[in-house]
Amino acid sequence: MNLFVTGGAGFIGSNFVRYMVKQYPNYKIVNYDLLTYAGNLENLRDIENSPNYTFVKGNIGNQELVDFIVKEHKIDVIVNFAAESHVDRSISEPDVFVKTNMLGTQVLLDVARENKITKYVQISTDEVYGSLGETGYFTEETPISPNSPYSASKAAGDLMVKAYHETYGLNVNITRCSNNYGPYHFPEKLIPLMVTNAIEGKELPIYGDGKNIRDWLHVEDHCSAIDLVVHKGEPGEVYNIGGHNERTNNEIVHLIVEKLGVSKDLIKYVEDRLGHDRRYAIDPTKIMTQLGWKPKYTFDTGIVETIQWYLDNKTWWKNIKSGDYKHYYEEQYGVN
Ligand code: NAD
Ligand code: TDX
Repeated sequence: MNLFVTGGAGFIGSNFVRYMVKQYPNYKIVNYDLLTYAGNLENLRDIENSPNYTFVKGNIGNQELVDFIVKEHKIDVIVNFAAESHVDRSISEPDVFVKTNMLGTQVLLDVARENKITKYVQISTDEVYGSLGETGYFTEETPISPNSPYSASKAAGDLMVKAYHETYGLNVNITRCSNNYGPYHFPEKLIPLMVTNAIEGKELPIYGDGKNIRDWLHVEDHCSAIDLVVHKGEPGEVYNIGGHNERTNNEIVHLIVEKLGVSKDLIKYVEDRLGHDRRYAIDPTKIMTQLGWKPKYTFDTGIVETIQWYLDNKTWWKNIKSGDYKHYYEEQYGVN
């Protein structure tokens, strides 16, 4: 199989590229990524010389280049991770989210259609379903009801994927996963931000009352689920992915404080995120029963390993925090 992975230099994409390069030595894996602030080839240093791996720098919105690469490498399957992924950035700068997450998806779909790609997999998110009350779960039948510019742009991409299936008969799947955590997670997101700030003795900013709930899944379990969808997903189907690990943000931050043995006084309650979704929780019954997926990690083991990874890989995140990201961080929270 010749696989075109877009956004493979980001957090989940790089974990997926590594997983596939190791799992399928006979496949050809082409990683196509624009290397925005979130894309980092350091994430793939250990596998960059593998014979079954190639990197190409490019924008998913560049139809000519995408088409050229897809033809050159005789691509069979496209897996699209490329996206603007941070909700806070989508609130201050929505336009690039529409360009990449919606229009970029449409460009990939067009190239897939014109080149008679055998399968197109869209990596989406549980956030397209909106926010839950205190009970209940998102199933694949839950209506799409996004609340942030980020989730609206992801939902728009998903609807375009569905349209290309219905209209042109393109073989597609959409996966909707809950919040991921694990190695190479960019330190603007809750868990890596709190872990790295705690290690550095910096403030730990919790939005609002900290009682918002997210459903956490280790990134490797997300990768194994996508592997199953690539190989066994039924045409046109949506698969929700999650491991029933609901935690409030307060619980997450207190756990990190406790595991790292730092002072609780670092915790600071700050202004809430605009339109902050209260609760996400995934019902993963479909992928578990129909494709036989099972997560390997419990949250308790996964989070301890992940904290250790950040302790062992300080150079990786310190390089990021000292660059462009630092300016964004200073604008968000003031200098500290
Ligand atoms: P990320 O921000 O870490 O990585 C995104 C990658 O896409 C980066 O390497 C970036 O350079 C690349 N990219 C951005 N714009 C591009 C463009 N125009 N052309 C080519 N490449 C471009 O994001 P992530 O957390 O790894 O998320 C990957 C995907 O998974 C996204 O589609 C996101 O919506 C989805 N998702 C993320 C989570 C999560 O918890 N992080 C959960 C569910 C779904
Ligand atoms: O400093 C912070 N303080 C805080 O309280 C940050 C960065 C976040 N939070 C809260 C907001 C959320 O309730 O923590 C929760 C998690 O926030 P993020 O890490 O920004 O993730 P979230 O908004 O839930 O979105 C993530 O999961 C779904 C990814 O970024 C998306 O790409 C994915 O689709």
